[in-house]
Amino acid sequence: MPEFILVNPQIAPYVGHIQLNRPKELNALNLELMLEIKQALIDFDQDDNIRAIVISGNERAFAAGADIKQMAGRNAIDMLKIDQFTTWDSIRKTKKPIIAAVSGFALGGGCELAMICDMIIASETAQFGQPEISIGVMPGAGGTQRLTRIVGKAKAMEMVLTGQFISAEEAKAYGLVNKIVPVEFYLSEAVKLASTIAEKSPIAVQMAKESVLKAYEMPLQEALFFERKNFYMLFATEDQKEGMQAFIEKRKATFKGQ
Ligand code: DAK
Repeated sequence: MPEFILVNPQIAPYVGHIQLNRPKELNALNLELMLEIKQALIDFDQDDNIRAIVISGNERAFAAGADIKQMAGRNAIDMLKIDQFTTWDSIRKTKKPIIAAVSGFALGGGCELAMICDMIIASETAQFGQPEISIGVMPGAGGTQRLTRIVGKAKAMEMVLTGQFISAEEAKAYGLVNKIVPVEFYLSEAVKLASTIAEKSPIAVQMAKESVLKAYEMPLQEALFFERKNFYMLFATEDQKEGMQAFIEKRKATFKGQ
């Protein structure tokens, strides 16, 4: 049983939910919690009854960053040996789409975790930031890279070099957040979005997620080639036959993930 997260494999049909659960520490991401997220996502990826995933914290905090108290005494060799990147890389490689439901603080590693997710639903109270500079370090899990690709150099520099937080509204204006909702709806709205995705062909969804992510990782020509291969591959699925036949017969498609 995980200690620092709550796992619900069926918060809605075909939607799994992971809730960060260290409320007193504002969901600070200790190593154990990250390992639990990693394992839950591996389990969700292998579960045919899950087609989309929601990760949330609570109203006050999505996550206020890596656990500073756990990190404070470490030296460079400790950090190297602990090799948190294996855990973070595994989370990043989750095949199914992940929606971050963010309320309150999403700071440092918390902001980075939200950015690893595929979309972000934010409550009006959400605040995003990379405040590592204020504790003598810098972002270490993609904060200088993913944030810059999303919000652009000027805003990323401002956030990373000043450590100042931005509001949900500003995050939305910069394309970091998909939608802002009143605080009482941030989780339900994320589940709704996940449910909409969960109605589609899960294989097509996974191929599409993988292809969109390549836009960040590959030159355009190679990424277009990658997209094409995935596109062709979907014509090998029963879901493609079902989806197109359902359109022709003017009925709703039922996708089996085959
Ligand atoms: N770590 C540990 N404890 C934390 C914490 C954190 N990041 N954030 C908050 N807490 C704890 C506080 O210590 C306090 O505990 P007690 O004193 O009650 O025992 C409790 O949560 C409530 O916090 P506050 O009393 O401070 O609450 P306030 O409302 O006054 O302030 C705040 C909220 C979020 C503005 C403030 O707590 C704050 O500034 N927190 C730190 C934010 C921060 O600097 N975050 C970045 C951490 S560095 C990597 C992967 C990831 C990372 C690095 C490497 N690799 C893969 C290698 C990530 C690094 C980071 O995130």
